[in-house]
Amino acid sequence: MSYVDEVIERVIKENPNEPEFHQAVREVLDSLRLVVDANEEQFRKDALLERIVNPERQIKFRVPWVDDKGQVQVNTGYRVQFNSSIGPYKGGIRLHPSVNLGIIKFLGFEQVFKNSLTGLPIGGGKGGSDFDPKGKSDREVMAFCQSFMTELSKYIGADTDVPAGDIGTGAREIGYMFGQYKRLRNLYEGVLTGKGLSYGGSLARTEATGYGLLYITEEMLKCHGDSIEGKTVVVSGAGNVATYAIQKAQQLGAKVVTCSDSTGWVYDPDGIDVDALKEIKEVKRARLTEYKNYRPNSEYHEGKGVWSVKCDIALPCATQNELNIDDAKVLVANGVAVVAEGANMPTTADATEYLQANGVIFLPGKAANAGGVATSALEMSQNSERLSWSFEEVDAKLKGIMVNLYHNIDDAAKKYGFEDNFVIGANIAGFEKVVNAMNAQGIV
Ligand code: NDP
Ligand code: 2IT
Repeated sequence: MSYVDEVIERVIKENPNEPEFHQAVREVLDSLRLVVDANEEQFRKDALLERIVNPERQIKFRVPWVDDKGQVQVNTGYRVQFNSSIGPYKGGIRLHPSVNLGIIKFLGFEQVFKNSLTGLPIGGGKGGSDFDPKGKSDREVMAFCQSFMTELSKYIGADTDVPAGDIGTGAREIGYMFGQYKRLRNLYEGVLTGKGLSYGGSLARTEATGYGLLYITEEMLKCHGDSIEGKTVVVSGAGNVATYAIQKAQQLGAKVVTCSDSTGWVYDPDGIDVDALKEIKEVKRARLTEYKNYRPNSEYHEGKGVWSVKCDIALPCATQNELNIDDAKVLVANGVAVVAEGANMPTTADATEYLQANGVIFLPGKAANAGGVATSALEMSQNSERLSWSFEEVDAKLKGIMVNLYHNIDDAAKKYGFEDNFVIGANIAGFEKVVNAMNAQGIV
């Protein structure tokens, strides 16, 4: 059995009931076959792949907090510090009832290669809790965040591990967590990114993931003699990534006709109204059912459905495995040309294969959504030098990072004879830098 297959088998056996983690590991290791085969003896001797797939450290903790009725609630908190070979652990915190160790491990594993691709000195990690911020009062969210940080603060720091936002963790939650960290550690340091502008946050971090997604898509299209202008775009999600992906796509001249949340989706033939979306989701924290009040010409549908809308470009920006093989078949039948992942692993493995086999250009999340964490690293730089850069400066750096990232994954794909296969290109390019750094640092 090949070394790659042996390690995949071990991961499945040693990490039962973690299907998302298995999926992420399988995708990366499958892409690395050529690289691993060429170095099989040495890699095997060094147990290199076993070290890549095992987190350096994983922390699981109790998070007790008191709700508005005086009832004590108990959630579970996680932080998986996956790989620190190229910098301090870096990655978001997800607050969603579906969170478990396997989800955090898949996200942390992806983060290692994503962070490597940014070209910036950040290792990979991820954290979260099964706490659901939906329907909670601000005080309840604060109580949870303070309790969560009381434990997490023992393991993080500006030069150790720097968490940030993800699903369910936005500016409000980061603010409460930062306040508690400062109070406990008596340190005013850049221990979290995605902070508010008045206390160390970076301009353009809020927009960065969505904007970066469009910058890399635009560069890829440019290199294929095309552009975003005039394209019809379908987006899923209505959160941080989706909102700013829609905004940038519109600025680049596309028409974005959908968005969605966990209960339904909107079709707006005139193009999504980003101001309305922000008011519904960021200010009122309400459902997309409200969108019709702003745009009477739009349609609201319960359940899942954005992938049934005819488009040139599809941007999944909500959650993992939200675009499956049936969705991929409908997209292809409707003539989609590009699928670029704003979310982490939103496309199932068989759907990805089907899209690629049918000539659709596919940009995987670890490349396409790397603009968020890249700009987090820029926030860390600003915090270290105690300065803040202008929006234009950060945005220009973000664009440069995404353009470089595209060429890096394109070169890696071509070097190994897989032109336009950006899954393989991203996995190989991300892996090579991590392996170099790991080898240089000995067996640790
Ligand atoms: P938000 O919480 O801001 O938004 C998430 C959106 O997805 C919401 O509209 C939410 O619906 C919807 N959603 C969440 N879970 C589900 C589900 N199980 N089924 C259907 N819809 C769901 O998160 P972000 O925009 O920050 O994150 C979106 C994705 O992008 C995630 O995969 C995240 O890991 C990834 N990502 C985020 C980055 C960032 O900087 N924030 C960076 C890189 C990747 P509802 O409104 O009903 O809650
Ligand atoms: O998945 C991701 O890259 C993020 N949620 C952002 C992480 C970060 O540290 O900014």
